[in-house]
Amino acid sequence: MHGLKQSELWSALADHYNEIKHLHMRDMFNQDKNRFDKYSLQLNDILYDYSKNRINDQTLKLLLRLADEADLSGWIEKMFTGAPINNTEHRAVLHTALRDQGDQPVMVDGHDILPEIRQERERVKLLAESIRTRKWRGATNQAITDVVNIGIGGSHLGPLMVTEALRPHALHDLNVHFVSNVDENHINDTLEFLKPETTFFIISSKTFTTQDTMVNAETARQWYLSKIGDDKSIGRHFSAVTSNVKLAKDFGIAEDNIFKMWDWIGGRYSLWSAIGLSIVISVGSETFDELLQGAYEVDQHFRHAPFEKNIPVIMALLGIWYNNFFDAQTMAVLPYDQHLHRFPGYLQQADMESNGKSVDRQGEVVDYTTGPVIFGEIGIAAQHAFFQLLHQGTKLVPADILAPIYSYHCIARHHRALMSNVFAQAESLMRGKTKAEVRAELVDQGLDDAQIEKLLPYRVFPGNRPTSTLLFDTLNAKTLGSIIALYEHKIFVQGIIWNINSFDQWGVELGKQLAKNILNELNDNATVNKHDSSTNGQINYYKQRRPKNNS
Ligand code: G6Q
Repeated sequence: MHGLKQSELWSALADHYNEIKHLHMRDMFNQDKNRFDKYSLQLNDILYDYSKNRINDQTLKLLLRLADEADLSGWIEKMFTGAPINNTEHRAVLHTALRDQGDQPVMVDGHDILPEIRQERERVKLLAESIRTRKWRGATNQAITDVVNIGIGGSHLGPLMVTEALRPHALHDLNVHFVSNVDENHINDTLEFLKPETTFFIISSKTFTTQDTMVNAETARQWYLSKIGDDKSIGRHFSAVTSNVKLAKDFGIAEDNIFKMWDWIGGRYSLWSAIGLSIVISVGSETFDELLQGAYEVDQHFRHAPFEKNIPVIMALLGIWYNNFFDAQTMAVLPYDQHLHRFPGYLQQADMESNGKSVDRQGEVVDYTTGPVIFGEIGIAAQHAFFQLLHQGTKLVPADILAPIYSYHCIARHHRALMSNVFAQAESLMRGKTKAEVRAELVDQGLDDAQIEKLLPYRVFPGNRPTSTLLFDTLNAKTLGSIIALYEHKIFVQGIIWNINSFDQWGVELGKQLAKNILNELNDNATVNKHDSSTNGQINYYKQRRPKNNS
């Protein structure tokens, strides 16, 4: 919707915000006993409870109109059918095709891409299964015990998050490691305890030019060659996932070990492609198929469910409600399942790289705020860290809570303790604690009036802090696939309503370009003076402290 802020609907939402902003959710729950039934949705084993949000029927009605006025249905069809909706790069956006289980063709540039996707997936599975079953032999005829994925950003965060989340499915005698940082500590710490004879590398890079990844890949190759000394055997120990087959071949990787990526998959949406090779090696191809199935079912839900029953649409609209009307600048993601400990980091990239944009699809600077700052942590850990600010700080931080009904081992004592926190935190963020409640508590504790008056202000909790909760049966691959896809589509919906392109990342490209230029300046001892005084100062200080010959 062009001129979003000037639209009648936007004014109606702003007026509605003024009417509702003083209402307390505690009162809303008291007045409407059906709030939970009304404002929760279920998809397979996932319950989405959004009743603890500062909304009523009118809010939803208006927000849903935002989706209609932005022609969300039209955009959804454009995405699923391969229209070039990534307008600044003239590309289709087809991560949904990677998990498509249907038989309808998905056309890009006049040809159906499903056969090549499926063919590439079979190749990935063949390699992964041969490593898992110890059929794949290294240069000295030993089986592989360690796999190292070298990649960064989208070629790292998704596979890392998923392999951690599906840890219980991993083989005990096959370790999968991830190296992303160009800081030598990362690769050195990883290789320190590995043997080249039993190590297999995956160089994951769509472009095969990303500095961090290529420097690490070169170090890995040198490490391998320094111990094995046989260039030809590299084919037994190195693979690549890339859309730049030529550069991967130039690096020395055998063509059979190169897996394709396509330009219609964005890095942060690529874990479903061959970029997921490390996942398949870790958890096996059947588990990977379940991950795809879970995502596919959400794709179907997103494409066909009416918006008022469409979980990603509701998630997105609530985000817009807080972001644009309550002026909330952040959003917290709080998984209570330990295996989701990399989920906040993953989501941070997925959301912030997609919707951290300030220019709309027509090239105009927007006059409204777009993507929020996403942050998060395992919920229990966060309770003992930053929940203080969520409960009593001056900022409104809407939060998503994710929790399993069953953990893998399901020791009831642990799990009930965990869930008591999930329910208690969401309840108290919503209800808060009034002066009267605090006073009664302190009277019970035997404090006198003077002591009570002194303590009272600090012990009051304003409440009215929104949370949405995703409860799922257990964190199996299918459910994980569904959860990831819910968030991917939520991000998409917000991008459409904000009229921005969620699928480019010029901000990331800038970093790649700048570092390349300065790298040249670090290659000698000459004084640098091309930059501002701070940048010159830092570079020259670095060069003095670490002259080139003193490597
Ligand atoms: C993701 C971004 C970015 C990218 C990395 C790695 O959507 O484009 O995070 O994934 O910069 O890029 P390569 O895979 O090309 O090395």
